[in-house]
Amino acid sequence: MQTTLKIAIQKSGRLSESSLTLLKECGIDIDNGLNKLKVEASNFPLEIFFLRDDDIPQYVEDKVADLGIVGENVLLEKEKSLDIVDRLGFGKCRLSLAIPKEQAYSSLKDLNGKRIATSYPVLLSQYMSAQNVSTEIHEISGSVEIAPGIGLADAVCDLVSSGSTLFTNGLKEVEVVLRSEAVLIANKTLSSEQQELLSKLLFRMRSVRKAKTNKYILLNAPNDRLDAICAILPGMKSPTILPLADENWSSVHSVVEENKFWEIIEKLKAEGAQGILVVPIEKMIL
Ligand code: PRT
Ligand code: ZN
Repeated sequence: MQTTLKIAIQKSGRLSESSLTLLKECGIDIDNGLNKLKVEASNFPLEIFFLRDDDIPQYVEDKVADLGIVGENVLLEKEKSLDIVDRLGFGKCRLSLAIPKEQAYSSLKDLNGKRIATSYPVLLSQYMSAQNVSTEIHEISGSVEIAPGIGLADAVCDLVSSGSTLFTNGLKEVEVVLRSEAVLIANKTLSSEQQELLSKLLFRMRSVRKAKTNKYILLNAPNDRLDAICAILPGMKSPTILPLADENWSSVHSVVEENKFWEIIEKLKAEGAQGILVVPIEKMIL
């Protein structure tokens, strides 16, 4: 029988689209008809299960699925013994403590004896005990941000990304309990054939991600500035240099990381580079 991997991803929510896009960008052909519980990829031995995010760690622990994509916040809250095989760079958020904005705050000790509403009782109580602060934790499953307004709690511990939900509910963020992003998790007992498939999948995922954080850059350089310009450009090995019709000039091609991008462009211009073109990379094979 052919070895397959089963991966659980969120059916509908903040991680669904990015999870599915990631698999598709890895060249995995998925026909995700609406309301399907599971689909098989046609060109890779992978079955995809669409589930609620909270259920994914349990399903992966029980080996109903071999792999899963969930927020690290969910994984840690569920306290399952699973491997994080990769951090995926999307679904970024923080689990934070927030209090009514008119209240003064100097340190976590201010929350001693207070009632805190959260959907993350495990993470919150671990954080509070590590800091030696004792609070009354009220577990609620949704709309945590309204708890102080209706008198249910003095503070909340909830996920934040832009901060606008806290702001519109008259709350201010005072401590970050956890920084989270989507992670690829795996059952600890994959067979060696499954491990091999996982390595192939991981290789593709990393190539896709690397491509997103890098740009291909082409520019024209006066030959007498080539050394200085090449020193600015790291490239995957070293820059490619091609002669131009004008014998005093060359064309230089390289790859630069997005987060260093503007800084590098400024230096290149200062060294006399011209006609700078920047092109997105579809896949980057390392
Ligand atoms: O139905 P299912 O159970 O599968 O989904 P869900 O409703 O439990 O989860 P969902 O889709 O809301 O979130 C899935 C995962 O996305 C979370 O576990 C996090 O890992 C990640 N994520 C990233 C977020 C946010 N950002 C986020 N901002 N999850 C929730 N929020 C909520 C937050 O709870 C609050 O209500 O968005 C609001 C705050 O957003 P800002 O932008 O106003 O700060
Ligand atoms: Zn959920």
